Amino acid sequence: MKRIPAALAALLALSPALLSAQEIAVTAPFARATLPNQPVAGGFLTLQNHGDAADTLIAATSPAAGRVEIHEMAMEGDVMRMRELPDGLRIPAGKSVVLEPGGYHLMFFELAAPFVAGAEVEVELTFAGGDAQTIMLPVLAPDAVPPAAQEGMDHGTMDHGGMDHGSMDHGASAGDAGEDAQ
Ligand SMILES: [Cu+2]
Repeated sequence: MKRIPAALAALLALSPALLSAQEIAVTAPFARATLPNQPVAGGFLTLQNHGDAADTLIAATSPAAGRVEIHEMAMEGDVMRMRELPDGLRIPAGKSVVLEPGGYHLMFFELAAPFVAGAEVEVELTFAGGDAQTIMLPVLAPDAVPPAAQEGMDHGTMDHGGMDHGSMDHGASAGDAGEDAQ
């Protein structure tokens, strides 16, 4: 058989080495397409730690953005805000950590170009344990949710609709949110 495309053949050849070297598995990666004039974008994925020790996602970089930060959503008073995790995102041994809309996420700043549905965004993840992985995030719709969420996994009373990056002003914030501009 000579029909295996070169790229696939290369991937197959690499896979055993990658699997043995990396204890953090990345699944379900995606990014959300940006809306017009949206200066930032969100990236999401699941990190599974198959190792015997905790590891920490400490950095992310991408050729598609000048800067990538690791963020979480958190309540400040009664306002949902996002903030950078200064020490990275810890993944306990044997556990999974989900980055998803309304929770942990990768935040892309200084976009080289808008994120367009159907495209892919390359991201390199660096872990405290020394792992580095380059992954591709397929760009989905601006309101895309992870596959698990589509299947009805509910986060109880959390209102995902209100926490979109699209509707959330990253820089300016709660201060003027209380005043009705109309
Ligand atoms: Cu963010």
